[in-house]
Amino acid sequence: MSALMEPFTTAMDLRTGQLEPERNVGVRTVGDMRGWFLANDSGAAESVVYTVSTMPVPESVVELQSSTTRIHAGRVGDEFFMTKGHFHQKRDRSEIYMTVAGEGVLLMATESGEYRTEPMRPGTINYVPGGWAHRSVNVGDDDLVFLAAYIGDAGQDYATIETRGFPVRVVQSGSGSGYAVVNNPRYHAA
Ligand code: PAN
Ligand code: ZN
Repeated sequence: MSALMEPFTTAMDLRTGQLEPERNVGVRTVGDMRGWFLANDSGAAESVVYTVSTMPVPESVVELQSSTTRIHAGRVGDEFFMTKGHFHQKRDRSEIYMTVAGEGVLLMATESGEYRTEPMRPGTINYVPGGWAHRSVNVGDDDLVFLAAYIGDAGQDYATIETRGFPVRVVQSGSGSGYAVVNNPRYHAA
C-alpha cells in the first residue's frame, strides 16, 4: 500500500485572495487568449487576464482538487476579462466556486446549448453540476477572486469550448460596471 499523503494548510487573505504559501501559478495573458474573445485584441498582448494557483494534489477520484483564480478587471473589445472556460474531461464531475473578492458572472452551458448565469460576489457559493461547461467573467472594477474545489480526476477539456464557444458572451452595457448577456455569433452547437 502506498504511503498516505501529508496533510497541509494554505492561508488565504480574504481581502485579496493572496495565498500563503503561494501555490503553482498559471498565467493567461491577452495574447494567450487570442480567439477566445470575439474582438481582436487591440491592447497589449502581454497584459495578464487571469492567474490560477493550484494546490499540489494528485488527479485522482479519491482526492479533491482546488485552486484560486484571480481575474483582473478589463475588457477585450466590449467583452469583460474572463477565464477560457471548459467542460470537465470526465463530463459528470461537479465543482464548487466560492467568491472571495470582486464582482462576477458565472456562465454555464450544456453540450446542447442551454446556458445559465449565476452571480459571483464575496461570499457566494456556486454549484456547477456535472455536464455544465463553466466560465467566470469579471464584470467589476477590481480583481475577481474565487476558490474552486472539484473532484480530483475531473480534468479540463478546453478544446470543445475553443471549437464551439459559449452560446452567449458577457459584455459591457451602458456606463460603469453594467453588463449584458448577448448571443455569441460564433457559437457552433454540437
Ligand atoms: C477552475 C478553473 C479556473 C481557470 O479551477 O480551472 O478558474 O479557468 P480555466 O480553467 O477555464 O482557464 C475550474 O473550473 N477547475 O475545474
Ligand atoms: Zn472546472
